[in-house]
Amino acid sequence: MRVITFGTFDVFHIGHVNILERAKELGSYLIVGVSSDQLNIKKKGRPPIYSQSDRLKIVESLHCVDKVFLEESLEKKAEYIKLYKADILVMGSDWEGKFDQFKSICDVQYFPRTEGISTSQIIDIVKHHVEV
Ligand code: C2G
Repeated sequence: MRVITFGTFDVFHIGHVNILERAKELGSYLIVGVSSDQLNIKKKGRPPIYSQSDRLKIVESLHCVDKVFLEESLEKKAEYIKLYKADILVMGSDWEGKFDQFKSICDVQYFPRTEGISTSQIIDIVKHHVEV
């Protein structure tokens, strides 16, 4: 089974590792779409802290990940699922229900998020707690 998932994976943390490891357990080949810097600027109004080339390299270095590619547009999910011949789409529960339209081309599963950690929380802590 081929599994696909998507994310920014900025300021890489344990929540990211957990979802990627769980996704891999569903199959034998894990494909990860890493959102581009441009897509993030569009989505969140700011560029990620880590560049897309660094984020691609970090995600690719994980032993549970078999293939990475750049996710250029949120509207291209069906295209990516077909291109990479994915059988299962995995996303975290913050996306619950948002990708149900792809159930006609693959299985769609949502996993609970790892509690107590997020990229924005880390950025916030660093911003407010670093003394210079
Ligand atoms: N995640 C998680 N637990 C956390 C934080 C994140 O399980 N504590 C999961 C998210 O639910 C997501 C994945 O890790 O499935 C990547 O999270 P983000 O980098 O925040 O990705 P996001 O910006 O939501 O981009 O096309 C979809 C987007 O590219 C997803």
